[in-house]
Amino acid sequence: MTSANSESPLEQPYRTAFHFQPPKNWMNDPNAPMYYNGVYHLFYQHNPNGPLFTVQMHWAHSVSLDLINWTHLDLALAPIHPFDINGCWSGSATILPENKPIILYTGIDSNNCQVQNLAVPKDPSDPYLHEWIKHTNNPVINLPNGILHDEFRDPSTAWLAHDGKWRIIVGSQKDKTGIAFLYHSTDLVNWSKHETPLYEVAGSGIWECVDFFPVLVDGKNGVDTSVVNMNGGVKHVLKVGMYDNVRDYYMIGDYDSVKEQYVAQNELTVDTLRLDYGKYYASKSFYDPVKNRRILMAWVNESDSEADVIAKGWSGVQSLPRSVWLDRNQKQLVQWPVEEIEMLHENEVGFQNKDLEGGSLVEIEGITAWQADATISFKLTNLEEAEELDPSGIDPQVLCSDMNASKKGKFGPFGLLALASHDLTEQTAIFFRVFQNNGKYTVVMCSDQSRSSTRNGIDKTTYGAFVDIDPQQEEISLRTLIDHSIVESFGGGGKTCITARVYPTLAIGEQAKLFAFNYGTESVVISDLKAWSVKKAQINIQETVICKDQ
Ligand code: DQQ
Repeated sequence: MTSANSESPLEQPYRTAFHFQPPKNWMNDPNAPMYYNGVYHLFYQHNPNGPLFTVQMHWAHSVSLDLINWTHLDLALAPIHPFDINGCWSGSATILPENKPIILYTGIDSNNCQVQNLAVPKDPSDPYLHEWIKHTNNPVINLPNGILHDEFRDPSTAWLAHDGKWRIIVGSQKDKTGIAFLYHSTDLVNWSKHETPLYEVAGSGIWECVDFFPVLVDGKNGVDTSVVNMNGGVKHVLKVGMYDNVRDYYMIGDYDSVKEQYVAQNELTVDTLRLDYGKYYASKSFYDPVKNRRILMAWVNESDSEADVIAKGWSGVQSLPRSVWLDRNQKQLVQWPVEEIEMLHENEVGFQNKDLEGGSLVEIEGITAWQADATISFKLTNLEEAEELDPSGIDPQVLCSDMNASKKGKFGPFGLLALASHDLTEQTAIFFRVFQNNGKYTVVMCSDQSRSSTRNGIDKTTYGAFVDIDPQQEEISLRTLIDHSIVESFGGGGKTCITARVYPTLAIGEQAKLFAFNYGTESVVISDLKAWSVKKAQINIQETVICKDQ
C-alpha cells in the first residue's frame, strides 16, 4: 500500500469519497465546528506527523461552503506554549453576540496538567480565519482542587444566560463519578467555578467532549446555544462521551439558569440513549443560523489494526454532518444526514410496492454500490405471526450478535446488504427483526459486520439497538450511506443510528454490490426504495479552489 496522498482507489480502497478526512495522518475528535460569515469551519484533533494517536495533538482546520466539500488550511493551533506544550486537546467555538468567534480548548501544560485555554482569530475579517492567537491570560481555567491532573478537559460552547454571564461545562471525574463542571464568566477570560457541577453520575467514569444544547420541543429547527428559556419551548440535551466504553450518551431535560439546575428526564446508564449505537464518538454540535438547524459531527475511528493504519498512512473519518432535533415524543433525538448530500446524488434508481418473500433478495442495480445513498421502507402485514420476545433485560447488541444476518426468524432479518461481493462472501448486513410480547411490538435494528471482510485482525463487532416505532402504525425505514469503508445507517427515520467501519477485499469499486434482502420466513413488502450513486466530494482540496462566489 502506498501513502494516502496517491489517492488511487485500488491502492487506497478505504479512503472515503464523501466523508471528511485529512489528506493523511491521524485524526480524531471534531473540534469547534461553527458557521461564521458565510463559511463553515471544522477543526479537528490531528497528529500532523504520523497516522497514530499522540498526546501532542494539534488542531487542523478545514473550511466549507456546504458541509460537503472542504478546503484544507494550515494548522490552527500547535502545542508550543507552556500552557499547551504537551498537547492542544479538544474544545469548542462560541460566536459572541457582536459576531466574534472565540475558541476554548484544553491544553496539556508543561506539568502535564489539563487546563483550559482561550484563542481568538488574529484577523476576524479574514473569511477563513487562518490564524489564531492564544490569549495572554492562558490558562484561563486551572485544574480544580481534588481532580487528577489528566482528568479535566474539553470545554463546551459557551451560552449566555439571563444574568448576562457566560457559562461553559468541562468534563471530569472524581472517584468514578463522571462530572460536568460548570463555570461562569462575564468576559470569557476570567472564569469562576460554580459551587455545584451542572450534572454528575456516579460510576460513569470520566466524561469527555461534553455538549450542552437546547432543542425545540416542537419542530425540527435548531436554536442558538444561548437560548436557555423559551417558556417551556425548549428542552436541553446533555451529551457526554464516556471514555470507559468510548460511547456518546445523552440525556434530555430541563435547564433553569436561575436555579442553575439541570433536571434530566432519563437516567444516564450504559443502557440508555446513545447518539449512535456503532462506532461514533466525541461528537460536537453547533447551531447553523443559515439554515436554522443544529448540526452534529463525530469521529468515526478505524476498526483495523495499528499495522494496517501505518500501511494506509491515515486514520479516522468524520461522520457525515447530521441535522439533529427532538422527536415528537420528546423522549429522544432524531438525526438525519444534512440535505446538502443531495448535491452529490446521481443515477437515481427505485421501485415501489414489491413483495420480498421469505428467503429472497433483490439486487439494487444501476448505481455505484460502493459509493451510495439508499433509502428503503418495509410494510409488514400478519404481524400476529411475529416471534415472541420480552424485551425487558435484553441487550439488543447481544441479540444482534446471537441472531446475526444468517439466522432465519419470522419477521427478519430484512434490510440491506451493503458492500457485498457477487457471491455474498463479503457483506455488511443492516437489518431489522420484529418481535411481539403481550400485544406490543419490538423492533430491533442490527448492523452485522461479521462477514464484512475476508481479512482477519479487524474488529467486526455486530451492533444493535431498539427502534422506538410501532410497526402496526408505521413502516420500518432504513437509510444507509455507503462510502468505501464506512456504512452509516439511520433506522426509523433517524431515531436509531448505527455507524460501522468495514474493510472489504472483494467488494471494492465496481465489484461492490447492494441488495435488499429478507431472510425471515414471513414476506415483507418494500413499499418504497430509492438509491443513488454518490459522486466524490472535494475533500481537502487546495485552498485556492474554493471561493465564495462559486
Ligand atoms: N480526545 C482528545 C481529548 C478528548 C478525547 C484528545 C476524546 O481532548 O477528551 O485527542 O476522544
